[in-house]
Order: sequence, then C-alpha cells, then structure tokens
Amino acid sequence: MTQTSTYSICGMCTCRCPVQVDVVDGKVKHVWGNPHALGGHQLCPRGAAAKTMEYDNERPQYPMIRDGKRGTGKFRRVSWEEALDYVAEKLAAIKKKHGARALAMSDRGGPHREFHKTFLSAYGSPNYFTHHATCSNSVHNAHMSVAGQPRNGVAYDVGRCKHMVAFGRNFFESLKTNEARSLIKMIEGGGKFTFFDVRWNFTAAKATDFQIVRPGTDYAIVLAMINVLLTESIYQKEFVSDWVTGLRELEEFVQPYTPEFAEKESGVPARFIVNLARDLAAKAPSVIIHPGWMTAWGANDYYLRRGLYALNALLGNYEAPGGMVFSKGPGDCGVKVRQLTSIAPKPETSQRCDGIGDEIKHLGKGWGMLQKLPQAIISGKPYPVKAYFCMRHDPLNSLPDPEAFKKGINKLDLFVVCDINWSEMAWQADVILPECTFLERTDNISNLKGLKPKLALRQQAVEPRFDTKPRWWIFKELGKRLGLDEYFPYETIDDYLEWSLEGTKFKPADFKKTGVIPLTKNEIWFDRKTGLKFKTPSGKIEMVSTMLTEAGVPSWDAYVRPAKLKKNEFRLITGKTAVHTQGRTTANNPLLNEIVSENPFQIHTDRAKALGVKDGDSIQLKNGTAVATGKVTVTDFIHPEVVYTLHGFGDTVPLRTRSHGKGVCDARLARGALVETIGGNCPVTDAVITISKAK
Ligand SMILES: Nc1nc2c(c(=O)[nH]1)N[C@H]1C(S)=C(S)[C@@H](COP(=O)(O)OP(=O)(O)OC[C@H]3O[C@@H](n4cnc5c(=O)[nH]c(N)nc54)[C@H](O)[C@@H]3O)O[C@H]1N2
Ligand SMILES: Nc1nc2c(c(=O)[nH]1)N[C@H]1C(S)=C(S)[C@@H](COP(=O)(O)OP(=O)(O)OC[C@H]3O[C@@H](n4cnc5c(=O)[nH]c(N)nc54)[C@H](O)[C@@H]3O)O[C@H]1N2
Ligand code: SF4
Ligand SMILES: [Mo]
Repeated sequence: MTQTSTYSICGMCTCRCPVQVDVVDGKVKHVWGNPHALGGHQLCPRGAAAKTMEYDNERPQYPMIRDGKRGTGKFRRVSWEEALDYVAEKLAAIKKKHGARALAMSDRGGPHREFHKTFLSAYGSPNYFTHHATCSNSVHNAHMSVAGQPRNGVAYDVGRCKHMVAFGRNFFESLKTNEARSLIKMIEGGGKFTFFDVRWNFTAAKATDFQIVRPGTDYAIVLAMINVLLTESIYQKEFVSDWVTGLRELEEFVQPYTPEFAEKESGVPARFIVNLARDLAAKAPSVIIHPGWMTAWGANDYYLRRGLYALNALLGNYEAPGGMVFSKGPGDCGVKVRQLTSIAPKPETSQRCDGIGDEIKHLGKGWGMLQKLPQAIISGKPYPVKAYFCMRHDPLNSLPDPEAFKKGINKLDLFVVCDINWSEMAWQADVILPECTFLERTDNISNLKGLKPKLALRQQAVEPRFDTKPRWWIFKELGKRLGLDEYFPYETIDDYLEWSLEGTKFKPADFKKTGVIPLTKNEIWFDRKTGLKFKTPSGKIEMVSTMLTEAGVPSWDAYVRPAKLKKNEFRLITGKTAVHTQGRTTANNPLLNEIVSENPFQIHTDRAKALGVKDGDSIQLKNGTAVATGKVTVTDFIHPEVVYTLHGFGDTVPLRTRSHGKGVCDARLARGALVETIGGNCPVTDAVITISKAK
C-alpha cells in the first residue's frame, strides 16, 4: 500500500479553501482542510464530497463534437487533436472574416483564469465576461465608484469586529468556511451581529438581532442609518475629514430618509434603526457593515451598495482593526509572481460588444455584462460576434431566462464549452473540451490576500480517470495551432511554475511542504493617517464620485418603493444551501444529491391560507410563458411578499441521472430579468411570479 498526501486548493466552490488530499494506491481516500493554512479548519459538506465527485462517471469523459441538432445531446467522440484542430480552424476563419473581436469568452472568475485570459488577449478579443452579472457586479462597481477599489480590494477583519451588520449576506449557508468560523467566534466572544433578511435562515438563527424586511427596501434603511449618523453628528470625524469628500451633498441627499420613513417602507421599527446607528457609532471603527456578496438583486442595487460603503466610511472602519482592511498581496511583501497575462498583447480593439467603455462609461471592463451578449450576437451590433468560448461557467442556469440566452447561442458559428460536468451549456455546445477535475490537475499560482498574504497552489493529487486535460495544456495547444506559442512559454506545468516564480526566492517545490508560502510573519497595516490607497481621482473616498459625474451618472438616486403586488403575486427570491454549489457544480453529486435533491417553495402562512394551500401541497408558479409546478413549504418566518427557493435545480440534461428533472429551475421563472441595470447586474430578485394551487 502506498499512501501520499498532497496539499492543494478545493475546487468544489469558489472559496478555494486550502486542502490536504490523502491518496492510497492512486485513489483519493479523503479530502481534509489543510492543517497548515487558515487555522486548519475542516471543510464544508461540498469540499468533503470532492471524493464522490472524483469517482462519479456521470461527466464528459473525452472530447466531443456535436453530431446532431443542438440540444439533442448527439455528440461524437473525437481525439484531442481533432477537437483542438476543429476549434482552431474555425477560430482562424472567424478572425479572418470578422476580426478577432468576433470571439467572446466567459468564465466563473477567480484566480485560475490566467491560461484562458491569455489565450483570448493573444487571439485579439476584448470580449471577456465573468459570471458577475449574476453575482457581484453591482457591489464591485459601487466600490470602484466610492473608493476606486474592487469589492475584494478590502477584506473583513471579522475576528476583531465588535458589531457586524449584514443585509442578506447568508454567512452560514452561502459559505466561506473561514469567514463563517470567524463570525461565530466573534459572536461567542460577545460581539454583536445584526442581520436583515426577507426570511428566517440559519444566519438569522445565529444573529444577536434579526429583522425581516420587505424585499427591495434595504436602501431606505441604509439611508436612514446615514441620516442618523449625520444629524446626530456621531460619525468618525477625524477619519472623515482626512479621507472623505462630498459629505455635504450626502447630508443633503439623505434628509428626507428618516428612520420613520424607513420604518414605513421596510417594516423595521424606527427605534431599531436609531439604536443600531448609535451602537455602531459607539463601537466604531471596529465595526463592519457588510456590503454584500451575491448582490444581483434589483434595479436599484448599485445605490444600495454605494450606501453601504458610505456607512462604512462614516464609521471610519477602513484599515481599522475589526473593520474593513485593505487586502494585501505579494506586491506588499516585495514579491512579484509573473503571470502570462503580463506578456499577452493587448486586444486589437478595446471596443467591447456590451458597450462598457463606450456608451457605458462608469462600469469596469474587467467583468463585463454577459446579459448583453445574446443581444450583441443576434443584432450584430456594435459588430458581429460569431464565436463563444464558455469556460467553467453555466449561464443557461445562472443567468435569468435561459430561453432568451439560447436564442443568442443558436446564432453562433462556433460554441465551445470547457467543463468537468454535463452543464446546461455543454449540452448545447458544438465542441466539448472536458477538463480534468481539480484533484487531477495543477493550476497557476494564486494569492491568498489579506493582512498576512500567502501564495497558494492547486496541486495535482491523482491521475486523470478519463481522457480529460488541464487548462494549462488546453490553451497552450490551442495557442500553438493559432500561431500564439510565444504567449505560452512552457512545455510542462513545472516549466510554467518555474517561469512564474523566476525573480522570487521561491521554487515550485516550496509548495510541497505545506501547500502555501507565507509572504510575511507579521500582519501588514497601512498608516490610517497617510497610507490609505483609494484609487479614485481625488485619492479619497468620494461621496460624490468624480468618475460618475464625468459619465453623467448621478452619485445618489432616490429610493424607489417596490411595486405593489397583486393578489397571488410574489417576489421570487432564491439563495444557496450549505450542501450545494450554485447551479450545476454539485447538483448531481451522488452524496450531496442524496441530502438535498429538490427545491420546495417557501411562503408565509397567511398567503398560503389565502391561496388555499398547506405545507407539502403542489403549487403552480407562473411568469409569462414560464410555468412550473413545485412543492410548497409554509412558514411564519418569511415576508408575506416573498416566495423563496433554492437556486440551481430543474436540471434538463438527461445524462445527469440524479439531478435531471428534479425540482424547479428558478432561472426559467426569472423571465424578463435578463437586462442591464445601472450597476451592471441582472435584477434577479425583481422577478414577480403568480402562484396558484396546482390542479
Ligand atoms: N454552500 C454554498 N456556499 C456558497 C455558494 C454556494 O453556491 N453554496 N456560493 C458562493 C458564492 S459564488 C456567493 S456569491 C455567495 C453568496 O452569498 P450571499 O450573498 O449570502 O447570497 P445568497 O445565498 O444568494 O443569499 C442571499 C440572501 O439574501 C436574501 N435576500 C434576498 N433579497 C433580499 C432583500 O431585498 N433584502 C434583504 N435584506 N435580503 C434579501 C435572501 O433571502 C438570502 O438569504 O455564497 C458563496 N458560498
Ligand atoms: N436565480 C439565481 N441565479 C443565480 C444565483 C442565485 O442565487 N439565484 N446565484 C448567482 C451566483 S452568486 C453565481 S456566482 C452564479 C454562478 O453561476 P455559474 O458560474 O454558472 O455556476 P455553476 O452553475 O456552478 O457553473 C459553473 C460551471 O463550472 C463547472 N465547473 C466546476 N468546476 C470546474 C472545473 O474545475 N473546471 C471546469 N472547466 N469547469 C468546472 C461546473 O460543472 C458548472 O457547469 O450564479 C448566479 N445565478
Ligand atoms: S467553502 Fe467548501 S466547497 Fe468551497 S472551497 Fe471551501 S471546502 Fe471547498
Ligand atoms: Mo457568486
């Protein structure tokens, strides 16, 4: 018997917890938390189910080319040579006829994008998209406008925080394991945690104070909290005078938004809002108003997130212990890890097909608005888009209204999917390039940013079980076929790692010992008086944003009361369960599917009575032509306007036998929400559906 342990990075979701993979005789025995990193905490249920994912045969096992009508699942097995030649020939022809910008690529974000982003740039296209239109677009863009920093430009010093406030950030189900642990510790140590949601959940259960709010009214609460801090003059004056501009304009804007006004809108008592603001002021700057994570909520979301950052600024918590701290990386430790993207040429044009940078000047180009891609493909405007490379991403399940998205896909000359699963996208693809799993491959070096930055490496633990390949190989091979070899200067992953670490004192073998390379012994703090790095034009936190003013976009917009719902109408709100990842990553996992395999719809007791349904009954859900039948769960602990369900069910791919046909696809019911908003997000929770008792 041979036993080995490899340190790596979990790939069962995007939190990327450091792991230890124990392998016996070439087979994964167990996947644990890496004892040398992040306190050696254990994994969440999904991480622990990585072994089950590895030994599941229900995944694409070799490259395939479509051999029948799109969406019928007719594919023929081909060699990697043939698949890559096919893709490269088509891409070369498309570039010749329409220019390189005719290729769009989307992915799931994160640090392991280097190989495919390099490929896209070297090919010459600016049309790179992430999944963020349905995740963090509005909060990211809001922070860029307020502080000139991306959303993750700051981390949360939860351990030392004295009062954490969150609006619908479901810490204990929508997990980031280390953050959940820190928050529990903080609460156990006497810290306060105030939570607002539209329904009770496990996070509400752990909160010291919890309020159920009317959906879409959080902005009124946030403006009222700002109002209290300013009218009672209990904000952090020294910090604000050093670092915040536009205070007078903000003060004027929030005048009408009193706690009494917010109470009328949200249902949260005015007294609660006043006391909350006062308690935060008393504990500032060791307080955090969490700006949110999956913030693709409503059309007004951008201003809600700007308001949340404004609260943090008034409480002076930037770079304060227990507040929001600047994320430090290798650069702050004098270390430069080389990335292929740094040697890739700039695309032939910077004009994006979604209009960001041209008609939309206030949003960042780095993430894009994928919801606009189908429109660009169909209209050919601003120019033809003919090919789409979908990398570890399943927009047919994660963006609202898959049928509308499919109309765009149907017009493409080439549609390539690289996945480890039979995703909804893979099922529609022209070519499937199956990647090997995270346990079977080594990826590029990633940064664990924070007060004590580290380098981390996902390292191969076992041999691929099928004819699948890692991304570093796939994009090098595609690049070779298109004459782009020079941008992939390696033959093996070890060559690549050597290249990446050249100029540092580290070697790839250094990752073998513990899986991570610490870059500092002590925490790194910037000087709060002189050293804060706000990358706005003024170098300050801007309550009136120079960038927005130049783009003709107001810095603050009036609170708009959510539309009144008719009888039988509900707002469809969705979220995560602790045992699944998003849509298609784990729904078919043998172990996790056994624990949660369906998504009942939760509604309030009074509404259930009015509809004549009781717990466990079947209901019909309708939004335009989208109709579905699901099971109802009745509870007192949800806002009466809301119907809540778990995201990611209603799988249409027959080869996923455990998840196929189970539950209801929320994305299909969110018809009509495939539009842009001021923050670049899809207004996912603005979808209104009609419910009746199923016949
Ligand atoms: N287990 C698990 N963990 C995950 C993930 C996963 O798929 N599974 N995904 C990861 C990813 S990519 C992300 S982005 C994060 C997401 O983490 P979260 O941002 O916490 O996102 P959700 O799970 O969508 O939870 C959103 C919460 O907001 C509430 N909500 C909706 N509308 C409103 C409103 O108008 N007001 C208020 N106050 N609340 C509202 C919902 O009821 C729900 O409880 O989770 C991460 N962690
Ligand atoms: N209605 C509604 N919509 C939502 C949400 C919601 O709560 N409600 N949540 C939103 C959020 S927060 C997010 S982040 C998005 C996520 O949306 P997506 O990014 O589309 O998430 P997944 O469905 O997990 O799809 C990721 C794809 O990557 C594949 N994959 C996993 N691991 C690997 C790998 O190692 N290599 C490769 N090549 N592929 C891999 C999976 O099989 C899956 O097909 O969804 C959003 N959409
Ligand atoms: S939160 Fe869970 S699934 Fe995500 S990386 Fe960590 S252990 Fe893996
Ligand atoms: Mo997300």
